[in-house]
Amino acid sequence: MTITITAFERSPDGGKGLARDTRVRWALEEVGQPYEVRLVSFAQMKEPDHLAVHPFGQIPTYEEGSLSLFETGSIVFHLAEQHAGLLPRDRDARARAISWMFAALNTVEPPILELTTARIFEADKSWSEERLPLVKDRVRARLDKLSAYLGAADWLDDAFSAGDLLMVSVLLRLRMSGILDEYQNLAAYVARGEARPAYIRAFAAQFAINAPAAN
Ligand code: GTB
Repeated sequence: MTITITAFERSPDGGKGLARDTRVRWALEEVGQPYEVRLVSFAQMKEPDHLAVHPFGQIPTYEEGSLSLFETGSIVFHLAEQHAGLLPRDRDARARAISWMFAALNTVEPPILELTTARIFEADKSWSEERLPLVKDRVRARLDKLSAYLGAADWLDDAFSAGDLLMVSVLLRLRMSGILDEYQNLAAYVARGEARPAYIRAFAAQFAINAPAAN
């Protein structure tokens, strides 16, 4: 059955892989599923056809036959459940990997999103300079613990899993802030994720759509 995802017609990051379709593409590549992409403009995302698939009018979405999904966590989980490669078979290891998926999205991503908001959308506010260090420290509070947990390991729980895929995807967004480089093991962890052939294919596919055309 054909899998179709949605992505920005023109991503604001110009193809740096920061939009959330990249993590879905990565999961699809990890499990070896071919997919098609429907590109949508910001206006189209708010129209009834798209809202029928994504109630909040966002990307990415996932369609496969009669199934439509939104939210990257649920899409990655669906792929991991349906195909080998992203969740261990062992019951306990599988449950731990799922915990890490939730940890990435519920515990680590929120302060990182807050930092993006503070750096980009609140930069012109009179109180921005005073608030930014507080927001950065909330990110560091999470990274301190994550870094200590990961230690010298390659992945969060033995083999690479959907938990690592989401955690690396979330951490990637910190690179521009410089905070990731304060944690040598986390920077190396992210680099390990980005070096996976499946990530490289996913990044290249979204970059091909978004990169400025050469003159
Ligand atoms: N929780 C949802 C999920 O995980 O699927 C969040 C989905 C989401 O935020 N989608 C964003 C969107 O559709 C795109 S990824 N925004 C449009 C809207 O809400 O109207 C967020 C994003 C966008 C752009 C960049 N960038 O260019 O750097 C990075 C991240």
